[in-house]
Amino acid sequence: MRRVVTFGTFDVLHVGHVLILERARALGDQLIVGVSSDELNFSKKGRRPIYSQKDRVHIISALRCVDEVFIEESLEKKGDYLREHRASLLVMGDDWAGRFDEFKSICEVVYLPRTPSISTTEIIEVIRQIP
Ligand code: C2G
Repeated sequence: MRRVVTFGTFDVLHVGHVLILERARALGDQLIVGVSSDELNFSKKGRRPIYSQKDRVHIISALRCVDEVFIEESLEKKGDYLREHRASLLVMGDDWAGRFDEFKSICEVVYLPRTPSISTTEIIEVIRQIP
């Protein structure tokens, strides 16, 4: 049983998020997703997500390609999360390329290309500009 783990905020869910989750799931038998907590997001990006942690977990859990969801409370706990969830493989978008290589002692680490031309930040900007 190959267990694939990935992490993300998944705020204002868009097709780039769904595509990376589907591609991650296709690399194994089960997909486990660590969704960043509201606190973690605030410390990382300096703003609270548009969708609450509860709603982001609800949305990600509802996707067909996702088997399990947990809350990522701290960036420093990645190794613990990978061990706890018995990860065979860690998948991240290539905006994180090289940043998680230290976990190669725990599981395989793969960076997948991001979907071009779409991001939560851009969606927020577009909505802001609507008169
Ligand atoms: N993503 C993608 N294509 C996009 C946008 C995002 O493939 N156009 C991927 C990112 O590379 C990431 C995942 O979707 O792997 C989730 O993206 P974010 O919600 O932006 O995640 P982030 O805030 O980078 O959180 O500890 C790591 C963090 O929790 C990752």
